[in-house]
Amino acid sequence: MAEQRAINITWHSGNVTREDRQKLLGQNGVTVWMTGLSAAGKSTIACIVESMLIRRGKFAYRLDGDNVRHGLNRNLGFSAADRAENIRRIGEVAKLFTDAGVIAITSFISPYKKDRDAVRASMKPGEFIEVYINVSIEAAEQRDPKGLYKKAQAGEISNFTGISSGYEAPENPEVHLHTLGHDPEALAIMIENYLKKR
Ligand code: ADX
Repeated sequence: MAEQRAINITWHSGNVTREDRQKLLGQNGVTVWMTGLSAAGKSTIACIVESMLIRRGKFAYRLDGDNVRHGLNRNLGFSAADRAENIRRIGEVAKLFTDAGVIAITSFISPYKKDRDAVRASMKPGEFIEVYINVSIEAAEQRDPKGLYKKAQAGEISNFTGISSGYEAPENPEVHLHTLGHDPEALAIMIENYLKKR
């Protein structure tokens, strides 16, 4: 976790409150945090949830692992420390979106419980919705849409989640989805139903 480097800094509150923004948008900001192995379908499900919400007139915005690593987090790799920093930054970005009144949907492997829990702890109760996309390692290896599991097995990629790096499944996620026997559309509907209920 990066330490606070700057001293003599003071938080400056504005004149517009979060409630003002939420009233303007007609919705409450929230973070839908997906976690699961590579090839679980997180990005695909996130895209579907995002478009479902937009169709219903809800302002949603997707933050995707591979995409964010092209820009904001391009200087990070896949060591435990880099993944922690990846998740910390995304957590901060998701928190800003949530504060803006947006439904932020994140799709990162986020393999370590303590990194996910730190993001949860940084938000208000109920704002962080953890969605576990549960796929077996065998099914993920079988799907392998980017050929990465094959490369990891051949030793061409190091620290690969599920092969040479660990994944800590959430113990108490708000939503636990089993991918076996469900297509991404069905899983996206389950997430949307959870959001409708709350
Ligand atoms: S996280 O662990 O830090 O949360 P993140 O979700 O940002 O990972 O990025 C994961 C994506 O990067 C995977 O879907 C895959 O496409 C790619 N990737 C490349 N190298 C690795 C690796 N060593 N482990 C896991 N994913 C990798």
